Amino acid sequence: MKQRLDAEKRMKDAGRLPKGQSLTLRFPVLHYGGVPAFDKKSWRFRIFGLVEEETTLTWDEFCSLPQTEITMDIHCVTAWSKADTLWSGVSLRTLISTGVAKINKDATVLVQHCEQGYTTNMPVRTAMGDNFILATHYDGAPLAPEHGFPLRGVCGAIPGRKDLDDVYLWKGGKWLRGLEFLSEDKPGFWEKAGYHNRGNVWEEERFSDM
Ligand SMILES: Nc1nc2c(c(=O)[nH]1)N[C@H]1C(S)=C(S)[C@@H](COP(=O)(O)O)O[C@H]1N2
Ligand SMILES: [Mo]
Repeated sequence: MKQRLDAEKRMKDAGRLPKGQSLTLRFPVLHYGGVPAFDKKSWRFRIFGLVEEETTLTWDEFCSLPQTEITMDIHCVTAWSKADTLWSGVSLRTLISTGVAKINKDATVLVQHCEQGYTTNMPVRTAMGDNFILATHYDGAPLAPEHGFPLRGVCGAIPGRKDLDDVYLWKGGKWLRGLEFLSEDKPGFWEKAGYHNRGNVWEEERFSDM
């Protein structure tokens, strides 16, 4: 308890704890529905929408892409935050620079498509930041099933990087199966259920006004 409070105070003093959040030393699990199974043989990752060419990757193809590692603070809209979480996987920037995703100039919106129909939207600009990753690993080990194995989006805050868009963790889709690029916005699962469309953690954009 004391350890948590001390760590929370350090985060607050460092300006790393957004308003209304408290620090957890655990790793809560939060999602709607069940934990889907992974079948390596039939698993496909689809990149579609406003792209020059639709792409479908197998699990092995996805794993052969250049890897990126990031450490960031993650913030859930239900008010827990977790500091210094380490993720590795593939960045959207890598998907684009390697030519795996050839997105059209007018693609401004990214929609993550997950198992069981979960979706979430964000600006392509936000997803191109260093604080967004398609993660296969957490803390050096493959994701746990309940945290999104084998692949999930993760969005967080990198201390000191005020140039990035920091959004709540619901905008990282667990059990990710595809990326759709659009020129018009398309609110996802929680966004349609009343969560804020943008979800900036520093502006405390938790719920929409509707
Ligand atoms: N597929 C899917 N992804 C999801 C969700 C969900 O319901 N389904 N919930 C989101 C929410 S609200 C949060 S806070 C994070 C939680 O991630 P965690 O369970 O790894 O902590 O997953 C996000 N991704
Ligand atoms: Mo959340």
